[in-house]
Parts: sequence; structure tokens; C-alpha cells
Amino acid sequence: MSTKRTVNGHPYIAYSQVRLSDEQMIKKSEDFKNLMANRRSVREFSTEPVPLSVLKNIIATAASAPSGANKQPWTFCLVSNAELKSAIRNLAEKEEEESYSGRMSERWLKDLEPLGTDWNKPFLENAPYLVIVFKRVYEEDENGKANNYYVNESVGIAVGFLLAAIHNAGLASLTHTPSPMNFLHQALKRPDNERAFLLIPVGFAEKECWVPDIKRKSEEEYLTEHF
Ligand code: IYR
Repeated sequence: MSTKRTVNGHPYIAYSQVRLSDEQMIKKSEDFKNLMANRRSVREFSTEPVPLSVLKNIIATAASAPSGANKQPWTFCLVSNAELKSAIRNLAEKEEEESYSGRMSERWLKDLEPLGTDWNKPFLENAPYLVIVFKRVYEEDENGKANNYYVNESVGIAVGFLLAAIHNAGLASLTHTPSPMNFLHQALKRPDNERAFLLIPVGFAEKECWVPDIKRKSEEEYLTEHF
């Protein structure tokens, strides 16, 4: 049997799904749930280096995510250069200092208190890698500009893949949202059609690292069943 055909003039390839037994499915889904339940956002990063090939694999996993009309509206900037990390830290801290000392509401600051965040962002220099995710709002060719579809949803899904891949590789991450983050556009010399989406330090947690004792919602809170 041929594994290639044409549908409405477009090339298709045969897709064969690996079929697991119920027992295998239950075991694998349980194992993955337990793996991901152990993921935590970390703010204390060690400066210990990480092999570049690990980061390449992680980013390739993220870039395999589904997207609106398969436009893959993302660019991942991988930063390890010390001067660039330091410049990004300075620019982020300038914005964050203004946010924490006036731009954020009292209620917001109160909500963040248990997480112990402030404007000081040493992890932007300490983590061996920063992954800065850009969304591509439109594409431009000789026929002009065309908006991409479901850009936030698509890039959000890719970041979900990214965070899972980072954790699966035994590394720590933080979803950092300096606000506003357009300074990243200039710092990384991105084109007009890109907007900064998220900044993710990646590396090993400090040997002694403390994270807040957060509670996750129970199944009764996050699931409604309609059988
Ligand atoms: N962007 C700031 C503030 C911040 C906001 C939320 I919502 C968080 O969950 C955590 C931090 C910062 O990165 O400190």
C-alpha cells in the first residue's frame, strides 16, 4: 500500500497511530500526570551550564505544536550571551520597578505576596539560557501582508509544549512576563511583524531553592462532567 496520496490536489501521508492497551494508557497517563505535577516555577537559578543540544531539542518540541492553519506563528530566541542577558535584566528591572511601585494595583500586589516576587530579577543573568518567545502577528510576501490565525492560542500551546519538554529534560523554568515587554523586540532586533510573548529562563534550580507551598485546584473545582 502506498503511504502517499493526493486529496483535493494536496499531498497527504498515511498516519499510523501507535495503539496502546488500556493498561498501558492508564500507566502512561498516570506517569505523565505525576511528572508534570512536580513541575514548579523556579526563581533561584544556578549558573551551571546546560548542553546546547538539550535546548535545541526542547525548542524543536515546542515548534512541533499545532497552530492556526499551520502558520506556526512563533520565533524562539535562545540567549546565552552574558552581555545580552545583563542588558535584558537591566531593561526588565527598569520596567518591573515602575510596575511594582505604581503600575500594578494594590490587589495585584497582594495576590503576588505569597509568591515573593519583586522587581529584582537576578535569574535573568544567572540562568544559563533565556528563551524569549515571539508571536508572529502577520506574514508578508510579494502579495502583501496577511494576518496569522489564532496567534495567542497557537503560541500558548507551543509554550505549553516548551514547559513540558523543559521539565521532562530535568530542567527548571519560569514563565516571566516583564511588563511592558516591547524592550525585548529592540534588544533582540526582531522584525515588525513580531511581538514579545513570554520570557523563559531555563537551567538548574539553585542547590538550595525554596518555592511557595501552593495548592492546586481539586478535580471538583476544575472539572465538570457531562456524561
Ligand atoms: N511581571 C511581574 C509581576 C508578576 C505578575 C504575575 I500575574 C505573576 O504570576 C508573577 C509576577 C514579575 O515578573 O515580577
